[in-house]
Amino acid sequence: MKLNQNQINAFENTGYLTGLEIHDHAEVIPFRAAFDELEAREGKANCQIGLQGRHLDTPFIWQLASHPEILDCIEQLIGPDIMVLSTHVFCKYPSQQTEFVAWHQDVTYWGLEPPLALTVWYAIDDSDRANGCMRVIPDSHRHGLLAHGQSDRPGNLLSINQEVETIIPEEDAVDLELPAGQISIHHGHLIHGSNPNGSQRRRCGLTVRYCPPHVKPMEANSLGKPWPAMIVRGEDRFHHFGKWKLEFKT
Ligand SMILES: O=C(O)CCC(=O)C(=O)O
Repeated sequence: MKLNQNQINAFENTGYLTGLEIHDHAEVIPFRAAFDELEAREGKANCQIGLQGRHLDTPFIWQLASHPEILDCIEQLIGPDIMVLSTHVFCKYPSQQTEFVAWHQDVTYWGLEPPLALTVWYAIDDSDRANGCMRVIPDSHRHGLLAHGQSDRPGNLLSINQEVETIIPEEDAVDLELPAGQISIHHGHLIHGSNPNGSQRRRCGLTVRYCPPHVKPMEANSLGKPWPAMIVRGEDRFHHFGKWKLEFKT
């Protein structure tokens, strides 16, 4: 899938793109079934935010992280050499009244130099306002890295309870409603979050973080481990992630 110039301009101007179809209603079914199987094995508690870096051992996550049509879009935004930095499932279950994702920027705590990365959010389930779809603040990527503190609202799913300190006018937020099989892409500086799932439906999304290989990891990831980074297109001439190079194991 190629982005057109209007889409590339929109990404640069607003910090996100949404509604890009990777799989249609029928094509997404095996991916959802694969997640259902993983969920049955891992348990729902772990699937909420516990599945990180599983492109290394889970075929359907690897297939999505290295999907040629997704990489075509990423190539147009960051260039021909592309690393998958990590993958992370965000799953909110029905009737969870408190679990939400506080407003934050992705790269603030990632210890990358330069702090440059993009996130693809792939909808495994239909994701809409009722089940707590992702929400973004358009243009907020233009302000660089912002100060984050701790959220004082219980239920923040983020690993260290972070929340941007800037006051966010809710009326500025845009809901990224996506049918299953579609993606949104957001800039690593874009402020985003999501509300609780007030519906009777699961809301599962797979995030895939991408960066160009000149980006250097200065710290371990949020689990205190090396980034499970892999080159997925083009060439890694820098080998900044080299000592941690890992291969997908079938
Ligand atoms: O899935 C969500 O609700 C939030 C995802 C998110 O915060 C992220 O991609 O960093």
